[in-house]
Amino acid sequence: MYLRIDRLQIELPMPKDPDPNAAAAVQELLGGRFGEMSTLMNYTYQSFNFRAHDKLKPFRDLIANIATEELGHIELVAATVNSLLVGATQPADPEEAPLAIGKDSRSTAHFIATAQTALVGDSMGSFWSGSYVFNSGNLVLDLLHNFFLECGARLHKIRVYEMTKNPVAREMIGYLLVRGSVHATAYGKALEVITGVNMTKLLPIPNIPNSKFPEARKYEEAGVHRTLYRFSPDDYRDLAQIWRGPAPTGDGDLVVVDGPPAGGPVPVLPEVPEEFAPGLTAEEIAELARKLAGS
Ligand code: MN3
Repeated sequence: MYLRIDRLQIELPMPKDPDPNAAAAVQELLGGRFGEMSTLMNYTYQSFNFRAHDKLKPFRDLIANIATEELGHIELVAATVNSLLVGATQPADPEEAPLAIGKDSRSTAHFIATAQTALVGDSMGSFWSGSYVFNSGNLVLDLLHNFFLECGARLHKIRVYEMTKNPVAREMIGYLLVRGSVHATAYGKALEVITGVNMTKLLPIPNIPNSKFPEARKYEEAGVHRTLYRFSPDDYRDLAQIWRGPAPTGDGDLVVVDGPPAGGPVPVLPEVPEEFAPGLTAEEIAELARKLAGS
Protein backbone atom coordinates (compact mmCIF):
# COMPACT_ATOMS: atom_id res chain seq x y z
CA MET A 1 0.00 0.00 0.00
CA TYR A 2 1.02 3.61 -0.32
CA LEU A 3 1.26 6.68 1.91
CA ARG A 4 1.21 10.09 0.23
CA ILE A 5 2.92 13.38 1.01
CA ASP A 6 1.37 16.55 -0.40
CA ARG A 7 4.63 18.03 -1.68
CA LEU A 8 6.58 17.99 -4.94
CA GLN A 9 10.07 16.43 -4.85
CA ILE A 10 11.63 19.85 -5.59
CA GLU A 11 10.56 23.47 -5.36
CA LEU A 12 9.41 24.50 -8.85
CA PRO A 13 9.93 28.16 -9.84
CA MET A 14 6.76 29.98 -10.91
CA PRO A 15 6.70 30.87 -14.60
CA LYS A 16 6.67 34.53 -15.62
CA ASP A 17 4.67 33.88 -18.77
CA PRO A 18 2.52 31.04 -20.14
CA ASP A 19 4.32 28.75 -22.58
CA PRO A 20 1.78 26.28 -24.05
CA ASN A 21 4.17 24.89 -26.66
CA ALA A 22 6.80 24.12 -24.01
CA ALA A 23 4.00 22.37 -22.07
CA ALA A 24 3.27 20.27 -25.16
CA ALA A 25 6.95 19.27 -25.52
CA VAL A 26 7.25 18.44 -21.81
CA GLN A 27 4.31 16.01 -22.17
CA GLU A 28 6.75 13.57 -23.79
CA LEU A 29 8.52 13.25 -20.42
CA LEU A 30 5.21 12.39 -18.76
CA GLY A 31 3.35 10.08 -21.13
CA GLY A 32 5.81 9.23 -23.91
CA ARG A 33 7.32 5.79 -24.46
CA PHE A 34 10.27 6.81 -22.25
CA GLY A 35 8.34 9.12 -19.91
CA GLU A 36 7.69 8.94 -16.18
CA MET A 37 4.43 6.98 -16.63
CA SER A 38 6.55 4.27 -18.24
CA THR A 39 9.24 4.12 -15.55
CA LEU A 40 6.50 4.20 -12.87
CA MET A 41 4.43 1.40 -14.33
CA ASN A 42 7.35 -0.81 -15.41
CA TYR A 43 8.84 -0.88 -11.91
CA THR A 44 5.45 -1.00 -10.19
CA TYR A 45 4.30 -4.11 -12.05
CA GLN A 46 7.73 -5.74 -11.77
CA SER A 47 7.48 -5.26 -7.99
CA PHE A 48 3.89 -6.60 -7.88
CA ASN A 49 4.81 -9.66 -9.96
CA PHE A 50 8.24 -10.42 -8.47
CA ARG A 51 8.81 -14.16 -7.80
CA ALA A 52 10.75 -15.55 -4.82
CA HIS A 53 11.15 -12.17 -3.23
CA ASP A 54 11.77 -13.89 0.09
CA LYS A 55 15.09 -15.10 -1.40
CA LEU A 56 15.86 -12.09 -3.63
CA LYS A 57 14.64 -9.33 -1.31
CA PRO A 58 17.31 -6.65 -2.04
CA PHE A 59 16.38 -6.67 -5.75
CA ARG A 60 12.65 -6.37 -5.13
CA ASP A 61 13.30 -3.70 -2.48
CA LEU A 62 15.30 -1.71 -5.04
CA ILE A 63 12.67 -1.97 -7.82
CA ALA A 64 9.72 -1.28 -5.49
CA ASN A 65 11.40 1.71 -3.90
CA ILE A 66 12.38 3.28 -7.23
CA ALA A 67 8.81 2.71 -8.45
CA THR A 68 7.55 4.81 -5.55
CA GLU A 69 9.94 7.63 -6.39
CA GLU A 70 8.63 7.52 -9.99
CA LEU A 71 5.10 8.20 -8.71
CA GLY A 72 6.48 11.52 -7.47
CA HIS A 73 8.14 12.09 -10.85
CA ILE A 74 4.85 11.98 -12.78
CA GLU A 75 3.53 14.40 -10.15
CA LEU A 76 6.48 16.74 -10.78
CA VAL A 77 6.20 16.63 -14.59
CA ALA A 78 2.41 17.16 -14.36
CA ALA A 79 3.01 20.18 -12.10
CA THR A 80 5.45 21.53 -14.70
CA VAL A 81 2.94 21.15 -17.54
CA ASN A 82 0.27 22.81 -15.37
CA SER A 83 2.56 25.71 -14.46
CA LEU A 84 3.51 26.32 -18.09
CA LEU A 85 -0.17 26.67 -18.99
CA VAL A 86 -1.11 29.17 -16.24
CA GLY A 87 -2.37 32.39 -17.82
CA ALA A 88 -2.51 30.99 -21.38
CA THR A 89 -6.04 32.40 -21.73
CA GLN A 90 -8.08 35.15 -20.11
CA PRO A 91 -11.73 35.07 -19.00
CA ALA A 92 -14.15 36.40 -21.64
CA ASP A 93 -17.57 35.61 -23.10
CA PRO A 94 -17.58 32.56 -25.38
CA GLU A 95 -18.41 34.72 -28.43
CA GLU A 96 -15.06 36.49 -27.93
CA ALA A 97 -13.27 33.11 -28.53
CA PRO A 98 -11.20 33.24 -25.32
CA LEU A 99 -9.62 29.87 -26.15
CA ALA A 100 -8.45 30.97 -29.63
CA ILE A 101 -4.81 30.40 -28.69
CA GLY A 102 -5.67 26.71 -28.29
CA LYS A 103 -6.15 26.19 -32.00
CA ASP A 104 -2.71 27.65 -32.73
CA SER A 105 -0.91 25.75 -29.95
CA ARG A 106 0.71 22.36 -30.47
CA SER A 107 -1.62 20.59 -28.05
CA THR A 108 -5.31 21.27 -28.60
CA ALA A 109 -5.92 18.56 -25.96
CA HIS A 110 -4.60 20.94 -23.30
CA PHE A 111 -7.40 23.36 -24.23
CA ILE A 112 -10.21 20.92 -25.07
CA ALA A 113 -9.70 17.83 -22.87
CA THR A 114 -7.92 18.89 -19.67
CA ALA A 115 -8.74 22.60 -19.05
CA GLN A 116 -5.06 23.56 -19.42
CA THR A 117 -3.53 20.80 -17.32
CA ALA A 118 -1.48 17.65 -17.87
CA LEU A 119 -2.62 14.91 -20.26
CA VAL A 120 -1.72 11.24 -19.66
CA GLY A 121 -0.14 11.30 -23.08
CA ASP A 122 2.93 12.25 -25.08
CA SER A 123 4.08 15.40 -26.88
CA MET A 124 1.82 14.58 -29.86
CA GLY A 125 -1.26 14.04 -27.67
CA SER A 126 -1.29 10.23 -28.00
CA PHE A 127 -2.33 8.53 -24.77
CA TRP A 128 0.21 6.61 -22.68
CA SER A 129 -0.11 2.86 -23.23
CA GLY A 130 0.26 -0.19 -20.99
CA SER A 131 2.08 -1.78 -23.93
CA TYR A 132 5.12 0.27 -22.81
CA VAL A 133 5.41 -2.00 -19.75
CA PHE A 134 7.97 -4.81 -19.96
CA ASN A 135 7.78 -7.44 -17.23
CA SER A 136 9.18 -10.75 -18.46
CA GLY A 137 9.54 -12.29 -15.01
CA ASN A 138 13.23 -12.95 -15.74
CA LEU A 139 15.11 -10.82 -13.23
CA VAL A 140 18.24 -10.17 -15.32
CA LEU A 141 16.19 -9.34 -18.42
CA ASP A 142 13.85 -7.02 -16.48
CA LEU A 143 16.83 -5.22 -14.88
CA LEU A 144 18.50 -4.93 -18.30
CA HIS A 145 15.28 -3.45 -19.68
CA ASN A 146 15.11 -0.98 -16.78
CA PHE A 147 18.70 0.11 -17.43
CA PHE A 148 17.81 0.66 -21.10
CA LEU A 149 14.58 2.49 -20.17
CA GLU A 150 16.46 4.94 -17.92
CA CYS A 151 19.01 5.61 -20.69
CA GLY A 152 16.24 6.22 -23.25
CA ALA A 153 14.48 8.49 -20.76
CA ARG A 154 17.70 10.45 -20.28
CA LEU A 155 18.09 10.93 -24.04
CA HIS A 156 14.54 12.27 -24.34
CA LYS A 157 14.96 14.59 -21.34
CA ILE A 158 18.07 16.08 -22.92
CA ARG A 159 16.29 16.56 -26.26
CA VAL A 160 13.36 18.33 -24.59
CA TYR A 161 15.91 20.47 -22.69
CA GLU A 162 17.36 21.41 -26.07
CA MET A 163 13.88 22.37 -27.31
CA THR A 164 13.03 24.91 -24.62
CA LYS A 165 14.86 27.49 -22.51
CA ASN A 166 11.83 27.82 -20.25
CA PRO A 167 13.26 27.94 -16.70
CA VAL A 168 10.40 25.91 -15.17
CA ALA A 169 10.84 23.10 -17.70
CA ARG A 170 14.62 23.18 -17.30
CA GLU A 171 14.48 23.08 -13.49
CA MET A 172 12.34 19.93 -13.61
CA ILE A 173 14.54 18.36 -16.30
CA GLY A 174 17.73 19.18 -14.38
CA TYR A 175 16.46 17.37 -11.30
CA LEU A 176 15.07 14.38 -13.20
CA LEU A 177 18.31 13.99 -15.18
CA VAL A 178 20.09 13.49 -11.87
CA ARG A 179 17.45 11.13 -10.46
CA GLY A 180 17.27 9.13 -13.69
CA SER A 181 21.04 8.68 -13.61
CA VAL A 182 20.74 7.38 -10.04
CA HIS A 183 18.20 4.82 -11.23
CA ALA A 184 20.29 3.75 -14.26
CA THR A 185 23.25 3.31 -11.91
CA ALA A 186 21.12 1.34 -9.44
CA TYR A 187 19.91 -1.10 -12.10
CA GLY A 188 23.47 -1.36 -13.44
CA LYS A 189 24.76 -2.22 -9.98
CA ALA A 190 21.99 -4.79 -9.50
CA LEU A 191 23.08 -6.47 -12.75
CA GLU A 192 26.69 -6.30 -11.58
CA VAL A 193 25.81 -8.09 -8.31
CA ILE A 194 24.09 -10.93 -10.20
CA THR A 195 26.37 -11.33 -13.21
CA GLY A 196 29.66 -9.55 -12.46
CA VAL A 197 29.35 -7.39 -15.59
CA ASN A 198 30.36 -3.72 -15.08
CA MET A 199 27.25 -2.02 -16.49
CA THR A 200 27.99 1.42 -15.08
CA LYS A 201 31.02 1.64 -17.41
CA LEU A 202 28.45 2.22 -20.18
CA LEU A 203 27.18 5.40 -18.49
CA PRO A 204 26.40 8.12 -19.20
CA ILE A 205 24.21 7.40 -22.24
CA PRO A 206 24.22 9.67 -24.24
CA ASN A 207 27.85 10.49 -23.48
CA ILE A 208 27.48 13.92 -21.91
CA PRO A 209 27.71 14.34 -18.12
CA ASN A 210 24.85 15.85 -16.11
CA SER A 211 27.29 18.52 -14.89
CA LYS A 212 27.04 20.10 -18.38
CA PHE A 213 23.50 21.22 -17.50
CA PRO A 214 23.49 24.05 -14.90
CA GLU A 215 20.10 22.97 -13.55
CA ALA A 216 21.46 19.44 -12.93
CA ARG A 217 24.88 20.55 -11.73
CA LYS A 218 23.54 22.21 -8.60
CA TYR A 219 21.82 18.97 -7.54
CA GLU A 220 25.03 17.01 -8.14
CA GLU A 221 26.93 19.52 -6.02
CA ALA A 222 24.42 18.77 -3.25
CA GLY A 223 25.11 15.03 -3.57
CA VAL A 224 21.67 14.14 -5.00
CA HIS A 225 23.35 11.95 -7.65
CA ARG A 226 24.83 9.67 -4.95
CA THR A 227 21.59 9.40 -2.95
CA LEU A 228 18.83 6.83 -3.04
CA TYR A 229 15.87 8.04 -0.96
CA ARG A 230 14.01 5.26 0.86
CA PHE A 231 10.33 6.04 0.31
CA SER A 232 8.89 4.05 3.21
CA PRO A 233 8.71 4.49 6.99
CA ASP A 234 10.09 0.98 7.67
CA ASP A 235 10.42 -1.12 4.53
CA TYR A 236 12.73 -1.65 1.55
CA ARG A 237 15.86 -1.39 3.71
CA ASP A 238 17.71 -4.18 1.89
CA LEU A 239 18.23 -2.01 -1.19
CA ALA A 240 21.30 -0.78 0.72
CA GLN A 241 22.90 -4.17 -0.07
CA ILE A 242 22.99 -3.03 -3.72
CA TRP A 243 23.23 0.78 -3.41
CA ARG A 244 26.62 1.03 -1.71
CA GLY A 245 30.28 1.56 -2.52
CA PRO A 246 31.95 4.36 -4.49
CA ALA A 247 29.81 6.42 -6.90
CA PRO A 248 30.71 5.89 -10.59
CA THR A 249 31.18 9.68 -10.79
CA GLY A 250 34.20 9.22 -8.47
CA ASP A 251 33.23 11.96 -6.01
CA GLY A 252 32.17 10.02 -2.92
CA ASP A 253 30.18 7.02 -1.77
CA LEU A 254 26.63 6.02 -2.61
CA VAL A 255 24.26 6.68 0.31
CA VAL A 256 20.73 5.64 1.25
CA VAL A 257 18.71 8.42 2.89
CA ASP A 258 15.80 7.27 5.06
CA GLY A 259 12.81 9.28 3.90
CA PRO A 260 11.95 11.56 1.00
CA PRO A 261 13.71 14.76 -0.11
CA ALA A 262 12.49 17.99 1.54
CA GLY A 263 10.83 19.04 -1.72
CA GLY A 264 8.56 22.04 -2.24
CA PRO A 265 4.90 23.02 -2.20
CA VAL A 266 2.34 21.90 -4.77
CA PRO A 267 1.45 25.10 -6.67
CA VAL A 268 -2.16 26.30 -6.45
CA LEU A 269 -3.71 26.37 -9.91
CA PRO A 270 -5.93 29.40 -10.46
CA GLU A 271 -9.51 29.07 -11.66
CA VAL A 272 -10.08 29.22 -15.44
CA PRO A 273 -13.69 30.44 -15.90
CA GLU A 274 -13.39 30.39 -19.71
CA GLU A 275 -12.82 26.61 -19.41
CA PHE A 276 -15.61 26.27 -16.77
CA ALA A 277 -12.94 24.92 -14.39
CA PRO A 278 -13.61 24.27 -11.59
CA GLY A 279 -16.98 25.63 -12.67
CA LEU A 280 -18.16 27.27 -9.46
CA THR A 281 -18.70 31.01 -9.00
CA ALA A 282 -16.89 32.94 -6.26
CA GLU A 283 -20.21 33.09 -4.36
CA GLU A 284 -20.71 29.32 -4.65
CA ILE A 285 -17.16 28.67 -3.41
CA ALA A 286 -17.69 30.97 -0.43
CA GLU A 287 -21.03 29.26 0.33
CA LEU A 288 -19.34 25.83 0.12
CA ALA A 289 -16.61 26.96 2.54
CA ARG A 290 -19.32 28.00 5.01
CA LYS A 291 -21.12 24.65 4.62
CA LEU A 292 -17.93 22.59 5.03
CA ALA A 293 -16.93 24.54 8.13
CA GLY A 294 -20.32 23.61 9.56
CA SER A 295 -21.52 27.18 10.18
MN1 MN3 B 1 11.92 9.13 -13.14
